[in-house]
Formats: sequence, structure tokens, C-alpha cells
Amino acid sequence: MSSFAAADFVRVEDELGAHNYHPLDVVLTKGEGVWVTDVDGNRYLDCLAAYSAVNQGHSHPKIRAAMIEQAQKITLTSRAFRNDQLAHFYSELAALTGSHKILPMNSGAEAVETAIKAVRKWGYEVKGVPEGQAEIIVCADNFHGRTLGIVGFSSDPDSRGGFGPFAPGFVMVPFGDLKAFEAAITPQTVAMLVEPIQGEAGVILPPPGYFAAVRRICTERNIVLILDEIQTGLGRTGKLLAEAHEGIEADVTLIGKALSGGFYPVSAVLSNTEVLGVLQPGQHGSTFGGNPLACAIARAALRVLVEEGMVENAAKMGAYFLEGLRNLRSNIVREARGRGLMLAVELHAEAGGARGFVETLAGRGILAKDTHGHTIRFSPPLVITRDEVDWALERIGAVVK
Ligand code: IF1
Repeated sequence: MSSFAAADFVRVEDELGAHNYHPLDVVLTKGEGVWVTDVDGNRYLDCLAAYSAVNQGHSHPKIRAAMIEQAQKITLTSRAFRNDQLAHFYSELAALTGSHKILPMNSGAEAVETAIKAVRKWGYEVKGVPEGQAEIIVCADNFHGRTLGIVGFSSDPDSRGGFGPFAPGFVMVPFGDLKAFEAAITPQTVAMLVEPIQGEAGVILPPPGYFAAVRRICTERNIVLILDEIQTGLGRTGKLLAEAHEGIEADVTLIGKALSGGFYPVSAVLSNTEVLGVLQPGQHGSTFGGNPLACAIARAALRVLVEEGMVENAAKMGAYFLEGLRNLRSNIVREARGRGLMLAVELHAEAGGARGFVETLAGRGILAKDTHGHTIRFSPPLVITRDEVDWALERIGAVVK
């Protein structure tokens, strides 16, 4: 395989792989911090960070060392037995986030599915909703993953089209619309599931005060507030959890992606005792969830995030990057927005779509991702420096001129 050229990788992927992605033809072979290198030796500043899974930077040496060390001991026990990493993972994650109960899974979508199962059961057993009638309120333009349960309550035709029939029990309201949220509540409402900032929708921030009001209403009406922080969590927005920007605490918080720093799929449901407390032995699980390799990696990923000041750096560099994006003198940029290092530039519709700009940026050494036709997202690893932001801004500025 070493005689493969970039074009060969692309050809074989296209021949043998399902075409459920349309990647840039950049074939990466190495990553270190914010930089990645392709098979031809070209270097790029990674402004996607694997959709925020590599917040700690590519191949962080301390996470890598923890992974190698654990892999030499034991990797998978199943939850039929205990292992000597899970308790430490629980303690450290609980101390960091203030959670009382934790349920480890693998992918983000699995964490979302787990939360849906738990809040439905909580609704029947604790809230007293008649069996089979639980309703969960979700937001239009949400992105929570790709499973059947989740795409069934998506409003995106690409995500859900052709995959039905879907499960009932979800009610959709516009994101940021408090009146619509209140109007959607019934005695059967068990939960509100929402992203603190909508990612796939194009980095959409809520109106000020929205989440404080949602929090208050959920408490008053005995509704579980589930925040999907799989993308916004673990430093991305300049706080450990994005809920801190709103001055609230969710009842259930979902994290994933950067929980492993990109080394392994690790996700978790964090909750108070009441919600996860409804799950009894045999009612939920996963072969790989909570395995010792995942736990050792996650412990190191959390440790470096805190010890190396990455959350603070995201706040600082995010503000600096956003200011730079807002100061781009370009008549094709409609708006630059975001929080921390979760940033987006929306182009005017007449600019001809974001994909072309993303391809041009790649040619100049910056990897970013277009979304919804006219928006380019910038979400580099949280270890980016001021010089690197300047380097990126110079190139982005030249491309949108
Ligand atoms: C893909 C976006 C990012 C997520 C939130 C759960 C999940 C995700 C808030 C599921 C996953 C991904 C998956 C990735 C594209 C991507 C994404 F463009 F769709 F919006 F990150 F920006 N909740 N997000 O953002 O987590 O099961 O994938 O581990 O290729 O589908 P997962």
C-alpha cells in the first residue's frame, strides 16, 4: 500500500466505500497539535478538529502515552466484570462537572439514545406519565446524530429522507422560541433535548436569556432539561460546558467527541441521581462502553484539557479569531459569529456557495468545513496560538477578497 499516491487513495475509496460523504481530496497521514500533513507532505492548519473531537490537538503526547500504557495492560473487560479504570474515570469526571451519575457509551449518538431511554423511563416511573405516552420536545434544525431514533426527529431532509418509518414521541419547536416551547408542553412532556449552540445548523447562538427561561420552565413543569454538549462541551466554547455561558445547569448533559481527544470513541451521559437512577441491570448497556482503554484515554484527555489551560485558551483565541473574522474587509461575508473556538462565517447567497471557498482554503493550507451551502465553520484545536490565528486570518482574508 505504500506505493499508493493521493489519487489512488481517492480512487479506491470511491470504488469500494459507500458514498455517504463528499470529503475534500486531501489524504492525511500525520497530525500534531493544530497541524496535519498529507501524503504529499503538504501541511495544513486544521480548522475542523474532527468536528471538535480533537480539542486537545492531534495526537496529544500525554493522551497517546496513556493509551499505549493501558493497551499494554488490558483493553476490554465488558461490563460483566469490573475494571480498575472505570471508577477513576467516574470520580474525575464527576469532580470536574459536578455530576452525580454517569453512564459511559461510545459514540455521541449512543449517548443521545441513552438519554432518551432514561428520560422516558423516568417519565413513567417518577413523573407518572401513562406508559407509552412520553413526549420529548426537540428543536428544528437540530443535529444529535445518525441513528434511526435520532434522525426520526430531525428536520433536515438529507438526514431523515428515505429512512422512515420513525418512532413517535417527539415534538418540534423552533430553536430560541420560548413561546413555542411553552406552547408545546403537555402533561406527557418528559424532556427538552437541545444543543446549547446549534452546530450543524451553522453555529446558531440562542437569543440572550433563552436558556435561563427554558431552565426555569423545565423546573416549574417537572421536565428534564437535556443539553447535548457533544460538540459544545469540553472547552470548545471557552467554558468547560457551554451551559456556563447561560448561567444554568442541565439535568442531563451529553458529552462525547473530545472526551477522548480524538483517540477513541468515548461518550457519556451525565445526570443527577433521579434520571439515570431508573436504569436497572439488564435494561441498557454496550459491549465497549466504559472499557478500560476508553477510560484511561478519557482520563488523560480531561486532565490535559484542564492542566494545559485549553479552556481558557479557547476563550481568548476564540474572541481574537472572531474579531479578526469580523474585521475581514469583504463584501461577500454576510456575518461572522460564534463563541469560543466554535466559529462560522456566513457568506452572501450571491457568493456562489461555501464549498468552493473551502476548496480554495485547502489549497492555501487551511482545512475548514462548509455547512448548509453558504456557511464555513472554523473550529481549530483549542491549543491554537495567536500567531497561528493570525496566519489563518491572513489566508481566509485573501480567499474572501
Ligand atoms: C458526521 C455536524 C459537527 C453532534 C451533536 C451528537 C452528535 C454530533 C451536537 C453525534 C455529531 C457530527 C457528526 C459528523 C458531523 C458532525 C457535525 F456537522 F453534523 F454538525 F460536529 F459539526 N450531538 N456531530 O454535533 O455524535 O455519533 O457522531 O459521535 O459526519 O455525521 P457521533
